[in-house]
Amino acid sequence: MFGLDETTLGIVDAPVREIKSVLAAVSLELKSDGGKVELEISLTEPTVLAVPAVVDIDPDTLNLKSRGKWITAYIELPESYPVDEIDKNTVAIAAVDNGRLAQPVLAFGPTEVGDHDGDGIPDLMVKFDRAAVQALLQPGEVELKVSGRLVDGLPFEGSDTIMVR
Ligand SMILES: [Ca+2]
Ligand SMILES: [Ca+2]
Repeated sequence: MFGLDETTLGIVDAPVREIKSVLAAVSLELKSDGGKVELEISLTEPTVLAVPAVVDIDPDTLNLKSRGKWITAYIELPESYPVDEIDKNTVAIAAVDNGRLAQPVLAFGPTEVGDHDGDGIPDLMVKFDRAAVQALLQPGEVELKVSGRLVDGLPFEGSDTIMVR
């Protein structure tokens, strides 16, 4: 679902919005047992395809000893999904290094639509409680996944990697 190039995204984009398709996640496993090859196909729980977001978390380097109040995330969505349609009450840090958090850290505090990185694509600024995020982190490179929903219920998610010291 991630790492899609722009061509792929262009195909996925419009239909997803209209159909809000629920996709079945399929896993394929090729087994080889003494010359006999088996293909195992299993259906796992259906998952809704999330809109891929570009997430920039600030700061890029987080010092666990510093006592700032916030961690900030700037969220950009593909062109046909306006960031002001993000339901701000649903935005959360949902995973750390791909480990889903049992209790996601919900955004709170000020939000703002702007263009933080000046690339012409609007981004939504959200804040997270710094102490709550820091409690989840160990020193090193850490990938944080930010997820949420648009007001019509469609999920989005995206990740950024920061350095923790
Ligand atoms: Ca960043
Ligand atoms: Ca931008």
